[in-house]
Amino acid sequence: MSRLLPVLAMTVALVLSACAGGGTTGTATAGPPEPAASGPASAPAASDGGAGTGVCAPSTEAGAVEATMTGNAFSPGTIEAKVGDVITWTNGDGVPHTATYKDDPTCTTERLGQGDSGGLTFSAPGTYAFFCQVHPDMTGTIEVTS
Ligand SMILES: [Cu+2]
Repeated sequence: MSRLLPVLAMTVALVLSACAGGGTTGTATAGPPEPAASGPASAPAASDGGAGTGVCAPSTEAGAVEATMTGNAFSPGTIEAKVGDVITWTNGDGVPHTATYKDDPTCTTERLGQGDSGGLTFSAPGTYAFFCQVHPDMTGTIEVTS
């Protein structure tokens, strides 16, 4: 019987060391790196108080207000929004459309194909007429309040 004792002792020692070793391999995991916060796009300076230019900016951000272009018409034809809201139109037609600010046609969505979306945002309260550059009699109004 005495011949078994050294074997038993060795076995116990091996098991103990294996356990101890296993306990030290874990590493603390840090949280995922936070993406750098990107500031909002710089808003155009609200300008000279009335000319109608400078208050409108195109935007591709997800819209706070959603509208459509369907059957060669804007829907709704009169849109209510708040200052700074992005109004996003989605074209449901097979022909291209734009939403373009009447008093400053440089402020416009892209020419939107079917299923595409584009938006405008206004930095001052007011009533703004808009139209489609492809179909100039396709018109609508945006009522922006503060
Ligand atoms: Cu159109």
